[in-house]
Amino acid sequence: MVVDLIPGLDGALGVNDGPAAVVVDGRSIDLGGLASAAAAVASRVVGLPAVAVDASAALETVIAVVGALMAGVPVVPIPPDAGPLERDHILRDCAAPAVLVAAAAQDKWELEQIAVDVEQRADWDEAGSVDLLPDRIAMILYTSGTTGLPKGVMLSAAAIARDLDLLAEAWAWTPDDVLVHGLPLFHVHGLVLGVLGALRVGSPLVHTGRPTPVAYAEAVERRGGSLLFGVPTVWSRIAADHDAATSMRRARLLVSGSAGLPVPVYDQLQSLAGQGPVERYGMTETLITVSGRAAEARRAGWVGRPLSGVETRLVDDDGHPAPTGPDQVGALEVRSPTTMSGYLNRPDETAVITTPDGWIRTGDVACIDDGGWHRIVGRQSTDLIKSGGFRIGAGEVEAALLAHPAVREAAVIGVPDPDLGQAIVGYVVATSITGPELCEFVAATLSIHKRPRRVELVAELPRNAMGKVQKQLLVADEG
Ligand code: MCA
Ligand code: AMP
Repeated sequence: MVVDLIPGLDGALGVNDGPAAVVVDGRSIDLGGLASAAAAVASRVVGLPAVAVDASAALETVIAVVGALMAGVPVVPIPPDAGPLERDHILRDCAAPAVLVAAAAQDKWELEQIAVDVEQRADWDEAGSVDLLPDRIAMILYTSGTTGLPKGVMLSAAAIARDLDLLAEAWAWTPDDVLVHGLPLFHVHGLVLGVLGALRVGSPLVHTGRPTPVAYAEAVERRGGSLLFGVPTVWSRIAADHDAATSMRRARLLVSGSAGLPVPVYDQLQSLAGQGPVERYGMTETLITVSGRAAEARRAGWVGRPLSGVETRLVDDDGHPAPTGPDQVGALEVRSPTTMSGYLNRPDETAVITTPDGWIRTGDVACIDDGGWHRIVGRQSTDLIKSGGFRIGAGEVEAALLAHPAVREAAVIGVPDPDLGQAIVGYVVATSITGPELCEFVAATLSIHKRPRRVELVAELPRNAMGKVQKQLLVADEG
Protein backbone atom coordinates (compact mmCIF):
# COMPACT_ATOMS: atom_id res chain seq x y z
CA MET A 1 0.00 0.00 0.00
CA VAL A 2 1.24 3.50 -0.75
CA VAL A 3 0.79 5.99 2.04
CA ASP A 4 -0.74 9.20 0.80
CA LEU A 5 2.23 11.33 1.83
CA ILE A 6 2.77 12.71 -1.64
CA PRO A 7 -0.62 12.17 -3.20
CA GLY A 8 -1.38 11.44 -6.79
CA LEU A 9 2.14 10.33 -7.51
CA ASP A 10 2.21 6.55 -7.19
CA GLY A 11 5.27 5.53 -9.11
CA ALA A 12 6.55 9.09 -9.37
CA LEU A 13 7.29 10.16 -5.84
CA GLY A 14 4.94 8.07 -3.76
CA VAL A 15 6.09 6.85 -0.38
CA ASN A 16 5.58 3.24 0.54
CA ASP A 17 4.01 2.09 3.75
CA GLY A 18 6.12 -0.09 6.00
CA PRO A 19 7.32 -0.30 9.55
CA ALA A 20 9.07 2.98 8.91
CA ALA A 21 9.94 5.53 11.47
CA VAL A 22 12.39 8.34 11.09
CA VAL A 23 14.98 9.07 13.76
CA VAL A 24 17.15 12.15 13.42
CA ASP A 25 19.80 12.89 15.99
CA GLY A 26 17.92 10.92 18.67
CA ARG A 27 14.42 12.31 18.03
CA SER A 28 11.90 10.10 16.25
CA ILE A 29 8.55 10.21 14.51
CA ASP A 30 6.44 7.40 13.08
CA LEU A 31 5.15 7.43 9.55
CA GLY A 32 1.65 8.56 10.53
CA GLY A 33 3.08 11.39 12.61
CA LEU A 34 5.35 12.40 9.76
CA ALA A 35 2.44 12.42 7.31
CA SER A 36 0.28 14.65 9.47
CA ALA A 37 3.06 16.99 10.64
CA ALA A 38 4.03 17.33 6.98
CA ALA A 39 0.38 17.99 6.08
CA ALA A 40 0.47 21.01 8.36
CA VAL A 41 3.52 22.25 6.43
CA ALA A 42 1.85 21.51 3.09
CA SER A 43 -1.15 23.65 3.90
CA ARG A 44 1.14 26.57 4.83
CA VAL A 45 3.26 26.45 1.65
CA VAL A 46 0.80 25.30 -1.01
CA GLY A 47 0.81 27.63 -4.02
CA LEU A 48 4.30 29.07 -3.39
CA PRO A 49 6.65 29.07 -6.40
CA ALA A 50 9.39 27.50 -4.22
CA VAL A 51 10.18 27.21 -0.53
CA ALA A 52 13.57 27.30 1.18
CA VAL A 53 14.35 24.88 4.01
CA ASP A 54 16.90 25.58 6.72
CA ALA A 55 18.39 22.13 6.25
CA SER A 56 19.98 21.34 9.59
CA ALA A 57 20.33 17.69 10.58
CA ALA A 58 16.99 17.70 12.41
CA LEU A 59 13.58 16.03 12.26
CA GLU A 60 12.07 19.36 11.21
CA THR A 61 14.02 19.24 7.95
CA VAL A 62 12.49 15.87 7.03
CA ILE A 63 8.99 17.13 7.86
CA ALA A 64 9.58 20.36 5.93
CA VAL A 65 10.79 18.56 2.81
CA VAL A 66 7.96 16.00 2.82
CA GLY A 67 5.39 18.74 3.44
CA ALA A 68 6.61 20.83 0.52
CA LEU A 69 6.65 17.76 -1.75
CA MET A 70 3.06 16.96 -0.75
CA ALA A 71 2.04 20.47 -1.75
CA GLY A 72 3.93 20.25 -5.04
CA VAL A 73 6.21 23.13 -4.06
CA PRO A 74 9.89 22.92 -5.15
CA VAL A 75 12.16 22.50 -2.12
CA VAL A 76 15.37 24.52 -1.86
CA PRO A 77 17.53 23.21 0.99
CA ILE A 78 19.90 25.80 2.44
CA PRO A 79 23.06 24.57 4.20
CA PRO A 80 22.59 25.55 7.85
CA ASP A 81 26.12 26.97 8.02
CA ALA A 82 25.90 28.83 4.69
CA GLY A 83 27.54 32.21 4.98
CA PRO A 84 25.54 35.34 4.13
CA LEU A 85 26.97 35.59 0.60
CA GLU A 86 25.94 32.04 -0.29
CA ARG A 87 22.57 32.24 1.43
CA ASP A 88 21.63 35.56 -0.18
CA HIS A 89 22.64 34.27 -3.59
CA ILE A 90 20.53 31.10 -3.29
CA LEU A 91 17.48 32.93 -1.96
CA ARG A 92 17.66 35.61 -4.63
CA ASP A 93 18.22 33.08 -7.40
CA CYS A 94 15.39 30.70 -6.46
CA ALA A 95 13.01 33.51 -5.45
CA ALA A 96 11.52 31.49 -2.59
CA PRO A 97 9.24 33.84 -0.65
CA ALA A 98 9.48 31.84 2.59
CA VAL A 99 11.79 29.55 4.53
CA LEU A 100 10.81 26.55 6.65
CA VAL A 101 12.74 26.60 9.92
CA ALA A 102 12.87 24.55 13.11
CA ALA A 103 12.26 27.63 15.24
CA ALA A 104 11.19 31.02 13.91
CA ALA A 105 12.74 34.39 14.71
CA GLN A 106 16.28 33.62 13.68
CA ASP A 107 18.14 36.77 12.73
CA LYS A 108 19.77 35.26 9.68
CA TRP A 109 16.57 35.18 7.60
CA GLU A 110 15.23 38.27 5.90
CA LEU A 111 12.20 36.52 4.41
CA GLU A 112 9.05 35.04 5.93
CA GLN A 113 9.86 32.22 8.34
CA ILE A 114 7.45 29.32 8.73
CA ALA A 115 8.17 27.26 11.83
CA VAL A 116 7.88 23.47 11.50
CA ASP A 117 6.24 21.86 14.52
CA VAL A 118 7.09 18.19 15.03
CA GLU A 119 4.06 17.77 17.30
CA GLN A 120 1.53 19.36 14.94
CA ARG A 121 -1.04 17.02 13.38
CA ALA A 122 -3.23 18.05 10.44
CA ASP A 123 -5.10 16.56 7.52
CA TRP A 124 -4.07 17.39 3.99
CA ASP A 125 -7.31 18.59 2.45
CA GLU A 126 -6.01 20.17 -0.70
CA ALA A 127 -4.52 17.04 -2.25
CA GLY A 128 -7.10 16.98 -5.02
CA SER A 129 -6.56 20.59 -5.98
CA VAL A 130 -2.78 20.39 -6.44
CA ASP A 131 -1.53 19.34 -9.86
CA LEU A 132 1.30 16.93 -9.08
CA LEU A 133 2.71 16.16 -12.50
CA PRO A 134 5.69 13.76 -12.43
CA ASP A 135 7.90 16.15 -14.36
CA ARG A 136 7.29 19.00 -11.92
CA ILE A 137 10.41 20.32 -10.19
CA ALA A 138 10.54 18.67 -6.78
CA MET A 139 13.89 20.02 -5.62
CA ILE A 140 16.42 22.67 -6.49
CA LEU A 141 19.84 21.73 -5.11
CA TYR A 142 22.65 24.27 -5.25
CA THR A 143 26.04 23.00 -6.28
CA SER A 144 29.38 24.60 -7.12
CA GLY A 145 30.83 25.08 -10.57
CA THR A 146 34.46 25.90 -11.37
CA THR A 147 33.74 29.61 -11.28
CA GLY A 148 31.07 31.90 -9.92
CA LEU A 149 28.37 31.28 -7.38
CA PRO A 150 26.59 27.92 -6.96
CA LYS A 151 24.00 26.91 -9.57
CA GLY A 152 20.55 25.55 -8.79
CA VAL A 153 20.08 22.04 -10.17
CA MET A 154 16.39 21.43 -10.90
CA LEU A 155 15.37 17.84 -10.22
CA SER A 156 11.97 16.53 -11.22
CA ALA A 157 9.90 14.23 -9.06
CA ALA A 158 10.06 11.62 -11.83
CA ALA A 159 13.89 11.72 -12.01
CA ILE A 160 14.21 11.35 -8.25
CA ALA A 161 11.67 8.54 -8.05
CA ARG A 162 13.30 6.67 -10.94
CA ASP A 163 16.74 6.93 -9.38
CA LEU A 164 15.55 5.71 -6.01
CA ASP A 165 13.82 2.72 -7.58
CA LEU A 166 16.92 1.81 -9.59
CA LEU A 167 19.10 2.06 -6.48
CA ALA A 168 16.66 -0.03 -4.44
CA GLU A 169 16.93 -2.69 -7.13
CA ALA A 170 20.74 -2.49 -7.28
CA TRP A 171 21.17 -2.69 -3.52
CA ALA A 172 18.25 -5.10 -2.85
CA TRP A 173 16.96 -2.38 -0.52
CA THR A 174 13.63 -3.37 1.07
CA PRO A 175 11.42 -2.33 4.00
CA ASP A 176 13.29 -4.95 6.05
CA ASP A 177 16.38 -2.74 5.99
CA VAL A 178 17.12 -0.07 8.54
CA LEU A 179 19.00 2.75 6.81
CA VAL A 180 21.71 4.53 8.79
CA HIS A 181 23.66 7.64 7.90
CA GLY A 182 24.60 11.01 9.32
CA LEU A 183 25.16 13.01 6.13
CA PRO A 184 24.12 16.62 5.50
CA LEU A 185 20.46 17.06 4.55
CA PHE A 186 21.08 19.55 1.74
CA HIS A 187 22.71 17.37 -0.92
CA VAL A 188 21.71 14.40 -3.04
CA HIS A 189 23.53 11.86 -0.89
CA GLY A 190 22.01 12.66 2.51
CA LEU A 191 18.66 14.12 1.46
CA VAL A 192 17.56 12.46 -1.78
CA LEU A 193 19.05 9.00 -1.21
CA GLY A 194 19.23 9.14 2.55
CA VAL A 195 15.76 10.52 3.35
CA LEU A 196 13.51 10.23 0.30
CA GLY A 197 15.07 6.83 -0.48
CA ALA A 198 14.15 5.44 2.93
CA LEU A 199 10.62 6.86 2.68
CA ARG A 200 10.09 5.55 -0.81
CA VAL A 201 11.39 2.06 -0.01
CA GLY A 202 9.60 2.05 3.35
CA SER A 203 12.66 1.27 5.44
CA PRO A 204 13.14 2.97 8.80
CA LEU A 205 15.77 5.71 8.82
CA VAL A 206 18.25 6.41 11.58
CA HIS A 207 20.06 9.69 10.93
CA THR A 208 22.88 9.96 13.44
CA GLY A 209 23.19 13.75 13.48
CA ARG A 210 26.85 13.58 12.55
CA PRO A 211 28.52 10.74 10.66
CA THR A 212 30.92 9.61 13.38
CA PRO A 213 32.22 6.04 13.69
CA VAL A 214 30.75 5.68 17.19
CA ALA A 215 27.31 6.85 16.05
CA TYR A 216 27.29 4.47 13.07
CA ALA A 217 28.39 1.56 15.30
CA GLU A 218 25.68 2.35 17.86
CA ALA A 219 23.01 2.54 15.18
CA VAL A 220 24.00 -0.90 13.94
CA GLU A 221 24.30 -2.43 17.41
CA ARG A 222 21.26 -0.84 19.08
CA ARG A 223 18.89 0.04 16.28
CA GLY A 224 19.42 -2.83 13.90
CA GLY A 225 21.01 -0.70 11.18
CA SER A 226 21.50 -2.92 8.13
CA LEU A 227 22.21 -0.52 5.25
CA LEU A 228 24.75 2.25 5.81
CA PHE A 229 25.62 5.22 3.61
CA GLY A 230 28.84 7.20 3.86
CA VAL A 231 31.27 9.35 1.95
CA PRO A 232 34.84 7.97 1.78
CA THR A 233 35.96 10.20 4.70
CA VAL A 234 33.32 8.53 6.87
CA TRP A 235 34.42 5.04 5.80
CA SER A 236 38.07 5.86 6.31
CA ARG A 237 37.35 7.12 9.85
CA ILE A 238 35.35 3.93 10.57
CA ALA A 239 38.10 1.73 9.12
CA ALA A 240 40.57 3.41 11.51
CA ASP A 241 38.32 2.66 14.51
CA HIS A 242 38.65 -1.06 15.21
CA ASP A 243 35.48 -1.39 17.33
CA ALA A 244 33.31 0.60 14.94
CA ALA A 245 34.62 -1.30 11.95
CA THR A 246 33.95 -4.71 13.51
CA SER A 247 30.39 -3.60 14.44
CA MET A 248 29.76 -3.30 10.71
CA ARG A 249 29.90 -7.12 10.52
CA ARG A 250 26.24 -7.09 11.55
CA ALA A 251 25.21 -4.83 8.68
CA ARG A 252 23.89 -6.21 5.41
CA LEU A 253 25.39 -3.60 3.08
CA LEU A 254 27.77 -0.65 3.28
CA VAL A 255 27.55 1.90 0.47
CA SER A 256 30.16 4.53 -0.40
CA GLY A 257 29.87 7.47 -2.77
CA SER A 258 30.30 11.19 -3.50
CA ALA A 259 34.05 10.72 -4.02
CA GLY A 260 36.44 7.87 -4.76
CA LEU A 261 36.91 5.29 -2.02
CA PRO A 262 40.63 4.62 -1.49
CA VAL A 263 41.48 0.95 -2.06
CA PRO A 264 43.28 0.64 1.33
CA VAL A 265 40.07 1.76 3.09
CA TYR A 266 38.08 -0.84 1.15
CA ASP A 267 40.63 -3.51 2.09
CA GLN A 268 40.64 -2.54 5.76
CA LEU A 269 36.85 -2.76 5.93
CA GLN A 270 36.90 -6.05 4.06
CA SER A 271 39.16 -7.38 6.74
CA LEU A 272 37.52 -5.85 9.85
CA ALA A 273 33.86 -5.63 8.79
CA GLY A 274 33.86 -8.73 6.62
CA GLN A 275 32.81 -6.65 3.63
CA GLY A 276 34.05 -3.72 1.62
CA PRO A 277 31.50 -1.05 0.68
CA VAL A 278 29.59 -1.18 -2.58
CA GLU A 279 30.59 1.95 -4.52
CA ARG A 280 28.25 4.08 -6.54
CA TYR A 281 28.92 7.10 -8.71
CA GLY A 282 26.85 10.11 -9.70
CA MET A 283 26.54 13.83 -9.52
CA THR A 284 23.88 16.31 -8.49
CA GLU A 285 23.06 16.95 -12.15
CA THR A 286 22.50 13.28 -13.03
CA LEU A 287 21.68 11.69 -9.67
CA ILE A 288 23.31 8.30 -9.16
CA THR A 289 23.90 6.54 -12.47
CA VAL A 290 26.52 3.84 -11.89
CA SER A 291 26.74 1.37 -9.03
CA GLY A 292 27.91 -1.98 -7.80
CA ARG A 293 25.18 -4.50 -7.07
CA ALA A 294 24.46 -6.03 -3.67
CA ALA A 295 24.24 -9.50 -5.19
CA GLU A 296 27.46 -9.27 -7.20
CA ALA A 297 31.15 -9.35 -6.31
CA ARG A 298 32.68 -5.96 -5.53
CA ARG A 299 35.85 -4.54 -7.05
CA ALA A 300 37.90 -2.13 -4.99
CA GLY A 301 38.66 1.02 -6.98
CA TRP A 302 35.76 0.51 -9.43
CA VAL A 303 32.36 2.20 -9.04
CA GLY A 304 30.23 -0.42 -10.78
CA ARG A 305 28.06 -0.67 -13.87
CA PRO A 306 25.35 1.70 -15.16
CA LEU A 307 21.94 1.35 -13.55
CA SER A 308 19.28 -0.03 -15.80
CA GLY A 309 18.21 2.47 -18.46
CA VAL A 310 21.40 4.56 -17.99
CA GLU A 311 23.83 4.96 -20.88
CA THR A 312 27.47 6.00 -20.52
CA ARG A 313 30.21 6.74 -23.04
CA LEU A 314 33.78 8.03 -23.16
CA VAL A 315 34.81 10.83 -25.47
CA ASP A 316 38.18 12.33 -26.41
CA ASP A 317 39.25 15.97 -26.17
CA ASP A 318 37.33 16.77 -29.37
CA GLY A 319 34.13 15.16 -28.12
CA HIS A 320 34.51 12.14 -30.42
CA PRO A 321 33.85 8.60 -29.13
CA ALA A 322 36.92 7.26 -27.35
CA PRO A 323 37.88 3.58 -27.12
CA THR A 324 37.00 1.67 -23.97
CA GLY A 325 39.02 -0.96 -22.15
CA PRO A 326 40.59 -1.30 -18.72
CA ASP A 327 43.49 1.02 -19.58
CA GLN A 328 41.74 3.50 -21.90
CA VAL A 329 40.70 6.77 -20.34
CA GLY A 330 38.28 9.35 -21.67
CA ALA A 331 35.84 12.04 -20.58
CA LEU A 332 32.71 10.41 -19.18
CA GLU A 333 29.29 11.37 -20.53
CA VAL A 334 25.98 10.08 -19.20
CA ARG A 335 22.46 9.92 -20.64
CA SER A 336 19.85 8.87 -18.14
CA PRO A 337 16.19 9.27 -17.22
CA THR A 338 17.47 10.52 -13.86
CA THR A 339 19.19 13.67 -15.09
CA MET A 340 18.25 17.21 -14.10
CA SER A 341 15.74 19.42 -15.86
CA GLY A 342 18.45 22.09 -16.18
CA TYR A 343 20.12 24.75 -14.06
CA LEU A 344 17.66 27.31 -12.71
CA ASN A 345 17.94 30.64 -14.55
CA ARG A 346 21.09 29.42 -16.34
CA PRO A 347 20.25 28.12 -19.83
CA ASP A 348 23.81 29.10 -20.85
CA GLU A 349 25.33 26.80 -18.22
CA THR A 350 22.81 24.05 -19.01
CA ALA A 351 23.91 24.22 -22.64
CA VAL A 352 27.58 23.95 -21.63
CA ILE A 353 27.10 20.75 -19.62
CA THR A 354 24.69 19.11 -22.10
CA THR A 355 25.65 17.77 -25.54
CA PRO A 356 23.34 18.46 -28.47
CA ASP A 357 22.22 14.80 -28.36
CA GLY A 358 21.22 15.02 -24.70
CA TRP A 359 24.19 13.60 -22.81
CA ILE A 360 25.59 15.22 -19.67
CA ARG A 361 29.31 16.02 -19.70
CA THR A 362 30.24 14.89 -16.19
CA GLY A 363 33.70 16.50 -16.17
CA ASP A 364 35.06 13.21 -14.83
CA VAL A 365 37.75 11.18 -16.52
CA ALA A 366 37.00 7.46 -16.43
CA CYS A 367 37.70 4.09 -17.95
CA ILE A 368 35.16 1.41 -18.75
CA ASP A 369 36.26 -2.22 -18.99
CA ASP A 370 34.87 -4.90 -21.24
CA GLY A 371 32.33 -5.96 -18.62
CA GLY A 372 30.95 -2.41 -18.40
CA TRP A 373 32.60 -1.66 -15.02
CA HIS A 374 33.58 1.99 -14.52
CA ARG A 375 36.64 3.41 -12.80
CA ILE A 376 36.79 7.15 -12.07
CA VAL A 377 40.35 8.28 -12.73
CA GLY A 378 40.08 11.99 -11.96
CA ARG A 379 38.46 15.25 -13.00
CA GLN A 380 39.10 17.27 -16.14
CA SER A 381 39.37 20.51 -14.19
CA THR A 382 41.56 21.21 -11.17
CA ASP A 383 39.01 23.89 -10.29
CA LEU A 384 36.42 21.45 -8.93
CA ILE A 385 37.59 20.18 -5.57
CA LYS A 386 36.04 17.28 -3.63
CA SER A 387 36.74 17.60 0.07
CA GLY A 388 35.05 15.20 2.48
CA GLY A 389 32.58 14.47 -0.35
CA PHE A 390 31.61 18.14 -0.73
CA ARG A 391 32.01 19.67 -4.19
CA ILE A 392 33.71 23.05 -3.95
CA GLY A 393 34.48 25.40 -6.82
CA ALA A 394 37.92 26.99 -6.60
CA GLY A 395 36.50 30.17 -8.17
CA GLU A 396 33.99 30.72 -5.39
CA VAL A 397 36.68 30.47 -2.71
CA GLU A 398 39.05 32.66 -4.73
CA ALA A 399 36.34 35.33 -5.00
CA ALA A 400 35.84 35.17 -1.23
CA LEU A 401 39.59 35.65 -0.67
CA LEU A 402 39.84 38.47 -3.21
CA ALA A 403 37.06 40.31 -1.38
CA HIS A 404 39.61 41.07 1.35
CA PRO A 405 41.27 44.42 0.65
CA ALA A 406 44.73 43.05 1.54
CA VAL A 407 44.55 40.31 -1.13
CA ARG A 408 45.78 41.14 -4.64
CA GLU A 409 45.76 37.68 -6.22
CA ALA A 410 44.41 34.30 -5.16
CA ALA A 411 44.56 30.73 -6.44
CA VAL A 412 42.76 27.87 -4.71
CA ILE A 413 43.61 24.21 -5.22
CA GLY A 414 42.72 20.82 -3.79
CA VAL A 415 45.69 18.95 -2.35
CA PRO A 416 45.66 15.22 -1.59
CA ASP A 417 44.55 14.60 1.98
CA PRO A 418 44.37 11.18 3.66
CA ASP A 419 41.18 12.06 5.57
CA LEU A 420 39.26 14.35 3.22
CA GLY A 421 40.42 13.08 -0.17
CA GLN A 422 41.35 16.64 -1.05
CA ALA A 423 41.90 19.58 1.29
CA ILE A 424 41.34 23.15 0.14
CA VAL A 425 44.50 25.25 0.12
CA GLY A 426 44.68 28.88 -0.92
CA TYR A 427 47.72 30.66 -2.36
CA VAL A 428 47.54 34.43 -2.15
CA VAL A 429 49.59 37.50 -2.89
CA ALA A 430 48.75 39.85 -0.04
CA THR A 431 50.22 42.29 2.40
CA SER A 432 49.80 42.78 6.16
CA ILE A 433 47.67 39.72 6.80
CA THR A 434 48.22 36.11 7.88
CA GLY A 435 46.96 32.84 6.43
CA PRO A 436 44.77 31.98 9.45
CA GLU A 437 43.21 35.45 9.33
CA LEU A 438 42.25 34.84 5.71
CA CYS A 439 40.74 31.42 6.58
CA GLU A 440 38.56 33.18 9.15
CA PHE A 441 37.66 35.87 6.64
CA VAL A 442 36.39 33.25 4.15
CA ALA A 443 34.52 31.51 6.96
CA ALA A 444 32.51 34.68 7.49
CA THR A 445 31.04 34.51 3.98
CA LEU A 446 30.93 30.83 2.95
CA SER A 447 30.04 27.45 4.54
CA ILE A 448 32.57 25.82 6.86
CA HIS A 449 33.55 23.14 4.37
CA LYS A 450 34.44 25.79 1.76
CA ARG A 451 36.95 27.43 4.12
CA PRO A 452 40.57 26.71 3.12
CA ARG A 453 42.28 24.47 5.63
CA ARG A 454 45.39 26.57 4.97
CA VAL A 455 46.27 29.80 3.15
CA GLU A 456 49.88 30.30 1.99
CA LEU A 457 51.24 33.79 1.35
CA VAL A 458 53.49 33.95 -1.72
CA ALA A 459 55.37 36.72 -3.53
CA GLU A 460 53.74 35.79 -6.84
CA LEU A 461 51.60 33.08 -8.41
CA PRO A 462 53.17 30.85 -11.09
CA ARG A 463 51.88 31.96 -14.49
CA ASN A 464 52.44 30.80 -18.05
CA ALA A 465 53.40 33.05 -20.96
CA MET A 466 49.75 34.01 -21.42
CA GLY A 467 49.54 35.15 -17.79
CA LYS A 468 47.29 32.24 -16.73
CA VAL A 469 47.88 30.85 -13.25
CA GLN A 470 49.45 27.40 -13.46
CA LYS A 471 47.64 25.59 -10.70
CA GLN A 472 49.22 22.27 -11.70
CA LEU A 473 52.56 23.67 -10.47
CA LEU A 474 51.03 24.59 -7.13
CA VAL A 475 49.53 21.09 -6.86
CA ALA A 476 52.85 19.52 -7.82
CA ASP A 477 54.66 21.61 -5.17
CA GLU A 478 52.25 20.30 -2.55
CA GLY A 479 52.78 16.70 -3.73
C1 MCA B 1 35.54 21.67 8.96
N1 MCA B 1 36.12 22.23 10.03
C2 MCA B 1 36.98 23.15 9.63
C3 MCA B 1 36.92 23.17 8.23
N2 MCA B 1 36.02 22.25 7.85
N3 MCA B 1 37.79 23.95 10.29
C4 MCA B 1 38.56 24.79 9.59
N4 MCA B 1 38.56 24.86 8.27
C5 MCA B 1 37.76 24.07 7.54
N5 MCA B 1 37.75 24.13 6.22
C6 MCA B 1 35.85 21.90 11.43
C7 MCA B 1 34.43 21.47 11.66
O1 MCA B 1 33.59 22.61 11.78
C8 MCA B 1 34.56 20.72 12.97
O2 MCA B 1 34.59 21.61 14.03
C9 MCA B 1 35.92 20.06 12.85
O3 MCA B 1 36.60 20.76 11.80
C10 MCA B 1 35.83 18.57 12.48
O4 MCA B 1 34.69 18.38 11.74
P1 MCA B 1 34.08 16.96 11.33
O5 MCA B 1 32.64 17.12 11.14
O6 MCA B 1 34.55 15.82 12.14
O7 MCA B 1 34.80 16.71 10.04
P2 MCA B 1 34.86 17.60 8.84
O8 MCA B 1 36.25 17.48 8.43
O9 MCA B 1 34.33 18.94 9.01
O10 MCA B 1 33.84 16.86 7.85
C11 MCA B 1 33.97 15.54 7.45
C12 MCA B 1 32.59 15.05 7.03
C13 MCA B 1 31.99 16.11 6.10
C14 MCA B 1 31.70 14.89 8.24
C15 MCA B 1 32.75 13.72 6.33
O11 MCA B 1 32.92 16.43 5.10
C16 MCA B 1 30.69 15.69 5.48
O12 MCA B 1 29.62 15.72 6.10
N6 MCA B 1 30.74 15.29 4.19
C17 MCA B 1 29.55 14.87 3.44
C18 MCA B 1 29.44 15.64 2.16
C19 MCA B 1 28.27 15.16 1.34
O13 MCA B 1 27.23 14.76 1.83
N7 MCA B 1 28.42 15.22 0.01
C20 MCA B 1 27.40 14.74 -0.91
C21 MCA B 1 27.27 15.65 -2.10
P3 MCA B 1 33.66 21.40 15.31
O14 MCA B 1 34.01 20.03 15.81
O15 MCA B 1 34.04 22.51 16.20
O16 MCA B 1 32.26 21.47 14.79
S1 MCA B 1 26.09 14.93 -3.27
C22 MCA B 1 27.18 14.10 -4.28
O17 MCA B 1 28.35 14.18 -4.14
C23 MCA B 1 26.74 13.15 -5.33
C24 MCA B 1 25.36 13.26 -5.87
C25 MCA B 1 27.01 11.79 -4.80
O18 MCA B 1 27.65 11.03 -5.51
O19 MCA B 1 26.61 11.54 -3.65
P1 AMP C 1 28.31 16.56 -6.62
O1 AMP C 1 27.87 17.50 -7.60
O2 AMP C 1 28.59 17.05 -5.27
O3 AMP C 1 27.20 15.64 -6.71
O4 AMP C 1 29.62 15.86 -7.10
C1 AMP C 1 29.68 15.01 -8.20
C2 AMP C 1 31.09 14.54 -8.39
O5 AMP C 1 31.50 13.71 -7.30
C3 AMP C 1 31.28 13.65 -9.59
O6 AMP C 1 31.35 14.40 -10.78
C4 AMP C 1 32.57 12.95 -9.24
O7 AMP C 1 33.68 13.77 -9.51
C5 AMP C 1 32.46 12.76 -7.74
N1 AMP C 1 32.02 11.42 -7.36
C6 AMP C 1 30.81 11.02 -6.94
N2 AMP C 1 30.82 9.71 -6.64
C7 AMP C 1 32.06 9.25 -6.89
C8 AMP C 1 32.72 7.98 -6.79
N3 AMP C 1 32.09 6.90 -6.33
N4 AMP C 1 34.01 7.91 -7.14
C9 AMP C 1 34.68 9.00 -7.59
N5 AMP C 1 34.12 10.21 -7.70
C10 AMP C 1 32.83 10.34 -7.36
